[in-house]
Amino acid sequence: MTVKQSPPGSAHRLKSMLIRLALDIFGLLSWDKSFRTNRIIGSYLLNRLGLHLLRVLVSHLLFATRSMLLTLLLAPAQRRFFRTHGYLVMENFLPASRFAALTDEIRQYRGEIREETEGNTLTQRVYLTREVLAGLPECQRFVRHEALLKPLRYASSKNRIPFFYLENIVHGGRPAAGRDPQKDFHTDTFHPCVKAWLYLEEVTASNGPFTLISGSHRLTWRRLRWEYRQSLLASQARLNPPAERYWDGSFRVNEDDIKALGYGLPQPITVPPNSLLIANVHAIHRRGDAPPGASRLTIWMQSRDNPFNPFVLTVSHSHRACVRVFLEALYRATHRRAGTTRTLDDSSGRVFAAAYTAGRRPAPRRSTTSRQPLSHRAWRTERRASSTSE
Ligand SMILES: O=C(O)CCC(=O)C(=O)O
Ligand SMILES: [Fe+2]
Repeated sequence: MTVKQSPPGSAHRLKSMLIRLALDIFGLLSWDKSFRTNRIIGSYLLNRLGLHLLRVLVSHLLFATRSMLLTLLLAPAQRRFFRTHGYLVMENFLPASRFAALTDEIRQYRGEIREETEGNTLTQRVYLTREVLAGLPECQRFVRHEALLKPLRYASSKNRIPFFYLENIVHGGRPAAGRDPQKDFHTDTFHPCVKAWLYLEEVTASNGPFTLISGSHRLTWRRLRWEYRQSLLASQARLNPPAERYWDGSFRVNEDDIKALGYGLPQPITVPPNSLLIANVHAIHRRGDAPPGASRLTIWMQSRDNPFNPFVLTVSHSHRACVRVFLEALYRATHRRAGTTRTLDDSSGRVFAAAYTAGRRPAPRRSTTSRQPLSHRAWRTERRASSTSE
């Protein structure tokens, strides 16, 4: 009889330590921001020596350099506004007839919608994959619209195409849950990066406008000192994580911080329908408050790349396709299927929320490593305190 030998304990440990170290180094040189999972990023000693600050400074420097190379993509006045304030609004973004057709198409969309809850907010999303776009000609035109892609390329400092989603935010869509952590002032990550929204309906003080502190994306001496202090707090918190989420790389900012940093008043960005908002989410921002049931329907775009990659050029199409496949799988795994025949408009947003709160009990939370076929999955993802997302 042969006895299967397991690898000697120390060799096995060494191997996993080396793999972990390689992953941590890769994370360090990329967009990883987790003080919790990455032991280099989260090292108190290294942060005391200025590791986080160095990452902040180098990523900002590279961002500024890449942006300079893409200067011609945006008109000078808009460029100056974006650089000064950290956001840009373009009202009447699409010709009226195209906007009407796009909105109609989206309101009539029937297909898979994924849901995610953050505190008591319900987010419904449809990732615009090539398959989904095949049935949505107006959305297809939109994602190829040069007047959209040029400013986004400039703002993200990368010649790349963002990821597009239909997004419906339903405030108070989950009444029993706690506060939505997106409603606390925060910075998404340590480096400049871009999110954008085409608002399909009016945004007023009553449906939770995106709220940003103008100019807070820029590095000042006070901001650098604050980043340094936050990095020390975050690396200390590794061993004893607080219950809230943002300590883990998306730093929270309280009112005292805002005053001490010398910033002005936060600005809710209220806009008419058909407005495009492009925001640098390194700036301090939050989702505005709104009464339960209020909702906001948008096309949401996100462009994020390795902040330490100095090149503005995109990688190959096949690489981009791989990233898309990966993100699509991640999106499917982390958003609950809300049903396949719903519509995404304002009132159906409330219907979803009502269906949820009326006791359609979600299946127990599942691990994303489950082998069950996707089509059988229907579960809710509640972001956990330890989540590293913003
Ligand atoms: O929904 C919003 O207005 C902003 C949420 C947020 O903080 C983000 O997307 O980074
Ligand atoms: Fe954010």
